[in-house]
Parts: sequence; structure tokens; C-alpha cells
Amino acid sequence: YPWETIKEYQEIIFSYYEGIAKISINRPHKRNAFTPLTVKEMSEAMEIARQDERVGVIILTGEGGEAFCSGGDQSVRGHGGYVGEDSVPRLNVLDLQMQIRRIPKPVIAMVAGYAIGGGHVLHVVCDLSIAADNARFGQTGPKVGSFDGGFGASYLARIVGQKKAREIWYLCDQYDAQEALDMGLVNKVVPLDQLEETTIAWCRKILDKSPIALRMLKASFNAELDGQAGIQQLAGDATLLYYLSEEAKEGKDAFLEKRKPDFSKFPKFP
Ligand code: 1HA
Repeated sequence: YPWETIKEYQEIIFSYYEGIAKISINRPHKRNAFTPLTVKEMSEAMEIARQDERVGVIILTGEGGEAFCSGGDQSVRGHGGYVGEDSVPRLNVLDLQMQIRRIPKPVIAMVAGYAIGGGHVLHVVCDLSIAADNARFGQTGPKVGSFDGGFGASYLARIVGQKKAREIWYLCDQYDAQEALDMGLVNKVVPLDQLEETTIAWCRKILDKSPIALRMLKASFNAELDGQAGIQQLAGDATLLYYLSEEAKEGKDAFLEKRKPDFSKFPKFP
């Protein structure tokens, strides 16, 4: 597929093709482990994809076919977080997780090879996950001295159930693509050489659909788990729809024209 680069980065590849933005971690020598810079770049790309009106769906993936992402780069893990060139320890992947859930466009994890640790959580928070047959899934926190008790625990449990989520975290085992499919952790498994074409076919089906309906559904799926913040997101979308109405425009127009608003012509639905 003729992906065109949207912006050049050091540790990711950010590209565009027919309504789809693709954010791909480009550190295959480290199984696509992320540093603070990787996450900063992914975060900026996600924001660009959000603002870009051409983009209807985002693919999150990793380069090389051997790994989606192996989590935080343990070689730059310092005192209190992962350390970048500014020497500041960070856990900025948590903000990226929030962005993935908040962006009002579907995000699809395209997983080849390892999705492990904080890399596993990244696919968990995506709307959909499509796995190649070589994909392997798991958490490692209790083994390497870490844990993600946020979406990594509670949202994972929503997906696979409490017993399975606790097994995944307490045992730190790896699960193959078929096992992931069986526990509802991924949507589909395909041969590695069909991973991108299948993902693009799914993207195209989504791109044919109503953007506002998709947006409202994503916010609705999030609302319950995200509590007040989830309701804020859904309510924001309700405001967006209201702003599109003549009724809301009458309020604004009356204010600007320094007259009393006349809402009498608008229906009071039962
Ligand atoms: O838990 C959190 C967080 C929680 C709260 C808030 C923020 C968080 C942020 C991050 C995280 C975490 O991600 S903790 C979990 C960190 N990740 C891991 O424990 C996974 C470590 N990697 C592995 O277990 C394995 O490498 C692998 C199962 C993914 C692949 O195994 P394989 O195919 O045998 O390859 P391997 O030889 O191990 O790896 C290839 C190279 O990549 C190695 O380097 P080399 O010896 O060639 O120099 C290996 O060291 C490197 N590598 C792989 N993963 C990482 C890594 N280097 C640094 N960090 C990694 N995560």
C-alpha cells in the first residue's frame, strides 16, 4: 500500500493512506519497546490524526513483524520512570492510553509478534485488535518490577473477565493468537502475510460508516467505565450535536443581535 509519510519522527513511522493514519513503533531491534521519546512522538501523531479531517480511523502497530510492542524500554528505566534525553523519569504512556480511548475515531491495534507488558496494555485500550498468527500476548509486571493497575488491570478484566485478568497478571504467562481470540482479547486472527490487508479491509468498512454514529458509540462504550470523565466525553458529543441544531443557533443569534431569544417554534418532544 502506498503509505505517505505525514511527519518524520525518530522512533515511530507516521503515515497516511486513504482515510487511514498509521502510527508504527520503529524500534524492532528492541522488540519495539518504547522510550519517553517514542511515547511523546506517538502522542503527537495521535493528536495530529485527531485533528486531521481526512482521517477516519487509526492503526497502531510496530515495525518488523516480530513485535507490536514489548512495553517500556527497561534499559532506560530509572528512578521513578523511563528516562529520556532530558533526564526526567516519565510514565507518559498512561497519557497515550487516555488519548487512544478519548480520540473520537476508532483505533485498531494491528498486532504481529509480541504485545507484552506496557505494549500489551496499548493493544488492550485500542477499540479493536487484529492479530497475526505469530502474535503473543502477556503481562510481565510482577516479573520485572512493575504493574499497570489502571486500564491495564480494570479494562483488561472487563474484556477477559476477572479470573482470566488475574491469571494474566499473576502468572505472567504468554498466550498465542488463538488463545487470545478464545478469551475475547482480539477480534480476529489472520496469517501474518494477510495482516495489513485484513486491517485495511476492516478500516474501509469503518470508513463507510457514519462518523458521528461511530463517535457516539465510542463515547458510549467508554462512558460507564470512565465515570464522570466518560460522561463528560459523551455529553460533549451531545453538545456538538446540539450546536448543529437551529434551536441552539437561535440562542447564539439572539445574543449577538441583542434581542430576546425565541425558542417557541422548537418542539417539546414527549
Ligand atoms: O508496566 C509498565 C508501566 C506501568 C505503569 C505505568 C507505565 C508503565 C510503562 C511501562 C510498563 C512496562 O512495559 S513493564 C514491562 C516491560 N516489558 C517487559 O518486561 C518485556 C521484556 N521483553 C521480553 O520479555 C522479551 O524481550 C520478549 C518476550 C518481548 C521477546 O523475547 P525474544 O523474542 O526472546 O527477544 P529478546 O532476545 O528478549 O529481545 C530482543 C532484544 O530486544 C534484546 O536485546 P539484545 O539482547 O539483542 O541487545 C532485548 O533485551 C530487547 N528488548 C526486548 N524487550 C525489551 C528490550 N529491551 C528493553 N526493554 C524491553 N521491554
